[in-house]
Amino acid sequence: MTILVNINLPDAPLWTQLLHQHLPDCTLVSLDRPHDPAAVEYAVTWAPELGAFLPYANLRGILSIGAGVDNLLRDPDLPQVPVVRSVAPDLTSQMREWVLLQVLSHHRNALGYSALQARRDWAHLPGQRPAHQVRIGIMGLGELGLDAAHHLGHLGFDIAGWSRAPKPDTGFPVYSGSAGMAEFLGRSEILISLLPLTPLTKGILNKTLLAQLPPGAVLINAGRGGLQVEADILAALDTGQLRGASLDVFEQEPLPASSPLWSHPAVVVTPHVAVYSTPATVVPALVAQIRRHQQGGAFQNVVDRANRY
Ligand code: NDP
Ligand code: OXD
Repeated sequence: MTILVNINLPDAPLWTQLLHQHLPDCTLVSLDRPHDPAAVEYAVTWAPELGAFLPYANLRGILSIGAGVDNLLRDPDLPQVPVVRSVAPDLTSQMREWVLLQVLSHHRNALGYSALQARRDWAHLPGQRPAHQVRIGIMGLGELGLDAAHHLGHLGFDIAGWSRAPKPDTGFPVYSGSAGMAEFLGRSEILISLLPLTPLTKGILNKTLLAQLPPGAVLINAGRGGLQVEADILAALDTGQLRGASLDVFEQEPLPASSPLWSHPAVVVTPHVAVYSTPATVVPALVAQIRRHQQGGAFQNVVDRANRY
């Protein structure tokens, strides 16, 4: 079996090395070495060039090392074979940690107390409420959103969610589609976005949406930078419509040094590390997918090409 490794990341050699250890019976090929495209059955990839898979007529599956596949689906020449996204317990738990960290940090005013500490000021900031009085809205109730909802619920927060299709059995209110949006936003004092980037979600975190949140809300986005309009977020912070934001993803990555988000006192910036995908975390799941498919089983976590996630 021959597998193409096309990973546009500085640590690509580490991915190839670990894949090789797990799949010693397979031939791993890459774009920088001559190889026979007709022999390639699977591709393991991140952010490939447009048209990267055109030469591979016998591909049977394209496996993304990431959970988000917007960087793959932007390719109009992506072959009509299953596209598989990464889902792994360690990825989900990392996102859970990041989301909980940001929620608790805004809920307990960590930025405010850091500023006081810097001034050696022993003061109490007003407005601390118990978690059960704080209403959190989670946009995107997939692998990551549902897990975050579950754990925030355990901390006592008042949770609701928003997804494309209704979800009856979550144990908390779920709103769906554009019909449910206004009511969902109106109750979301802390809004968490764990949406994929698709034509329907591009730019969704904009001034129209932010204006529907309760005044003084908090925005937390770890979905994709393309979901957010950064100028609108900054404007909402200026007026107080937002009292804080935590952003892991940006319209342009790396976030340009000139962005006012870097130094905004109410904004937490992290450099797309909510989930820190490493070969050790992801490769075992990829290998299991390839082995299962080779033996006639179906891929899991196949992307719905029509809905684009
Ligand atoms: P899933 O595909 O499991 O879940 C996506 C969720 O978004 C689903 O609940 C889906 O609704 C909902 N959704 C999609 N489109 C719409 C829409 N138009 N309107 C309303 N809801 C919509 O994805 P994951 O939870 O695994 O991951 C989510 C995203 O997180 C990834 O696509 C990626 O961009 C991002 N990510 C970021 C990382 C980081 O380090 N910052 C790391 C990993 C992922 P429904 O349930 O009805 O289908
Ligand atoms: C992913 C990511 O999609 O790291 O997995 O953003």
